[in-house]
Amino acid sequence: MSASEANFDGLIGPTHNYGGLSDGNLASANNAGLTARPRDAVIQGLDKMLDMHNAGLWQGILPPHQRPFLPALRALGFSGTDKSVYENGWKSAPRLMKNLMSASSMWAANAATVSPSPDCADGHLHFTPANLSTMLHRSIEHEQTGRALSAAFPFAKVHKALPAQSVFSDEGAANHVRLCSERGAAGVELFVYGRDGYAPAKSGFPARQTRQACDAIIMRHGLSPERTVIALQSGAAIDAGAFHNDVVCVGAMETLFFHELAFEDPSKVKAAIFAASEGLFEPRFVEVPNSDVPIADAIKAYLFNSMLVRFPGEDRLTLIAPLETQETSSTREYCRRLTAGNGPIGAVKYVDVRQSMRNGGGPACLRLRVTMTENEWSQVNSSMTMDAEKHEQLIKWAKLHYREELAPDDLPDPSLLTESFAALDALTKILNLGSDFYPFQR
Ligand code: SUG
Repeated sequence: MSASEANFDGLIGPTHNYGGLSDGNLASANNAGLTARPRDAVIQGLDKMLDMHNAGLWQGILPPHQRPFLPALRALGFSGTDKSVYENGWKSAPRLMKNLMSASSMWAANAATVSPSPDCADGHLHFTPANLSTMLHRSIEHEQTGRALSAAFPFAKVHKALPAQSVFSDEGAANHVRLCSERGAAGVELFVYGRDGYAPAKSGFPARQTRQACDAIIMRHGLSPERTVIALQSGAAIDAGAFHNDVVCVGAMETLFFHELAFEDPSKVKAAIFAASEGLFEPRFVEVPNSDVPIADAIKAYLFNSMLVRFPGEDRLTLIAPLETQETSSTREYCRRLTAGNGPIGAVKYVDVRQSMRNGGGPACLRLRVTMTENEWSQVNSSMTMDAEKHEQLIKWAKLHYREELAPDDLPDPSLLTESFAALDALTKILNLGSDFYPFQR
């Protein structure tokens, strides 16, 4: 059956700021306290979505989450009006408040793990929203994510997140790659984990995905074990700042593009992919040596956190990379050679997502890939898809509601709460999400 891949991007929310919240994410740590530009950020994201739509790809939009997330404060004992809960939160628990302000749902690659219908035993499209339990500010996302996915994909099976417990730490599609020859046919799903959930914690940066989370998702999505590969991320990559595997690896169609140090045992991973794809397709590996692109450069420039897409009518793939990849000499030179050859990746296009990049989110972090048949795509909530008209409408909405600048000292201002909720309320109308989509509306 004819099928394509849609990109659903996380719309960047009005409280976008640099909170320094993610241990192990070097950009988040190094840019903590900078003044953010929420309006520029959301426009950068919207422009990327429109570019992909204009290039002929299916493009959707996932709404930002409610921030500040007052339900968490109320659950912890704060009470009173929204304004007093907010003000008291900042007075007595400023660190917690920073976590409840983050616009981190923009990084939709972490929203869920997605298995398209040809891979699943019951023939349905499956989503498992990620519990994101390693980071406090992200652990509050999964419920609203499930609601957004159910609104966008009413025909799909949207599971609950895995138990929010260290053994089942799950970061969604950031640690998952699907390879295939044709999108509508069965593919091979690669799951990458950083630690055994039962093993004692190691020193160094946290490994955010466990083996147990991968096993559970494979089982609940009804994936065939013969067509599934589970690989261990390398500790060296995590400690160099690859907090998610998609910082050092991306794949599309038959091609896996990855850094030499991405996996603990790359030969084993390649052999397992060969075995799993037998009879379906011949995998193609583009492995980037550390001598060409040192791991530190790969992480700084986010070469692998690019979208690897096949534009309609083209045989070869295009890498949609951040401007930072062009500005770093080793990655720029690597891309030049890559596209001059006759391998599977034929072009590189650079996009400006700098506001997100400063928090460690490149072009690939901002999107969730959902492979669908034409029939499934026709059932997607059309208010949540992108076209020129929707882009214009959302740019106007952003210009009306978003601040140009947001510094750390601006966060406790209660008018930010009012502005943010007004923006989200207006958005529910544009995306046709109903008047009870956000907790503050209920
Ligand atoms: O989870 N940054 C995100 C970046 C997520 C990138 N996603 C993928 N690689 N798929 C994270 O670390 C920083 C927020 C702050 O510090 O304000 C943050 O959450």
